[in-house]
Order: sequence, then C-alpha cells, then structure tokens
Amino acid sequence: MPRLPRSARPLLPVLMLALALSAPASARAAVCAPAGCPSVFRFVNFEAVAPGASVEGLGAVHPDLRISSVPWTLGPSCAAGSAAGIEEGNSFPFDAYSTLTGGTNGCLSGTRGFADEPNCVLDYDFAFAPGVTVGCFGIRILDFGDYFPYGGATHTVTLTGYDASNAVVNVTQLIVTGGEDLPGGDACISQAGPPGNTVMAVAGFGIVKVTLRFDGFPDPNVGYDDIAFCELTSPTPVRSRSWGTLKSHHR
Ligand SMILES: [Ca+2]
Ligand SMILES: [Ca+2]
Ligand SMILES: [Ca+2]
Repeated sequence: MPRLPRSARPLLPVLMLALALSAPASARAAVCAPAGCPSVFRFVNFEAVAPGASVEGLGAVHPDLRISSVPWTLGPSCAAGSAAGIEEGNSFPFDAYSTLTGGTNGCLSGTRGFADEPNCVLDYDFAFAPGVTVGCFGIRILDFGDYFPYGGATHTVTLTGYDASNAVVNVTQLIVTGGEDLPGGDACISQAGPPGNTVMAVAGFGIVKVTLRFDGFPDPNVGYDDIAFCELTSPTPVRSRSWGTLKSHHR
C-alpha cells in the first residue's frame, strides 16, 4: 500500500476540517494562464499519455518540453528516469497515491497525469526545446500533505525558474507546517485547493529551466498534471542553426 491505512471519516466534518487546515500555497501568486501570455501558450493535460508510458525526455509529452527526473538525495529516491503516465483508478504502472473518496490516483484533472512510484521521491527538472524561453511555467501537484513518513515540522516544495545564465528568475513554494494534513492534503477532499490539489507557477523573463525540489520531509506519494508554459521565443528551426549554435547546445 502506498501509505498507512486510516479510517474513513464522515464527509461534512472532513470538508470543514479541510477549510480550516488549508495551508497557503505561496507568498508569490504567479500564475501561468492564456490571458497572461502574449505569445504561444502551451498546455499539457496528459490525457493522451498512456498509463506506464515514460514522460521523460524532449518531446515525450510535448515537442517543446523536456521532463527529467532527478534523484532525491535526502531519503529514499525512486529510480531516476522512472516517471510515467498514471490514470485514475488504475494501479498500473503504480498506485502513486491514494485518496479518501477517489481511490487510486484520484482527482487528477481529467483521468490521466504522471507520477513516480509510491514511498520514494524524485525531484524534477523541466526544460524546453533549443531556442525556447518561457515567460511562465505552471504544474499541478496532487495529494501533497496527507502522508509525511520522514517527520519534520515543515514540508516544502520549491519551484524555481532559471534564465540562460542560470540566474533565478522566480521562486514559488508550497509549504505545509506541522503533521499530516488530513484531509487538506488529500487530492480529492482538498478539491483544487492547497495543499492537496495545487497549481504552482513561476513567471518572469527568459526562463529556460524550471526545477521542482522537495525538502527533507516530503510526502512521497503525489501525482502531477496540467503543465502550462508561455513560449516567448520559438524553437530554433533546424535549418537555421549554425554550427556554433549546435556546439553551444552540447556544452
Ligand atoms: Ca490530466
Ligand atoms: Ca513518489
Ligand atoms: Ca499523498
């Protein structure tokens, strides 16, 4: 089982408790939406990604997006490169997280998203096709906060956008304080609110890489969905790439 069993609770008190325990998503209210995108807005809802299909590498889920998992160094890491499509109600390739009312991998947007295995953690890097810079980047994280097997007083997810000089453009954090947030950390009970069902986003000029990092006390059983980004510059056409440009991409 991906997390410790617990008893079911009456729905109304659960909802009231969810309102009381909801943690703030971020001090910075960056969003990544079509209305704020002057150029090409991209949105990946993962509905076309089959359960078990790898989401990693350039073009796996969108021609201009590269998802890369990074080993978590502060505790049990899942195998790098193992992030894959998941589906609500389907334990293949993994029961990434479970919910009180929606079962296995419940309450994704639509019925599909992506995740890594339960009871281990991966950090993530998000990058783009050569030549692409983005003005914002957003990702939905689900079911963070209802299971904290590594202890800790605070539990922080940090999304950071970097420019081509590796300078930080923007940072957003999801912070849960205290113990397990039941049911606020449940993807279904939380319902489009923090911490259990939250869109994190960074925004600013010239972002070429976005990192998602967990601190030492995360919820290892989470899912992801709804990646959005606003392309401010287009991919470099292959024909126009000079040899110097190609070399620079391989440094
Ligand atoms: Ca989806
Ligand atoms: Ca996991
Ligand atoms: Ca969880």
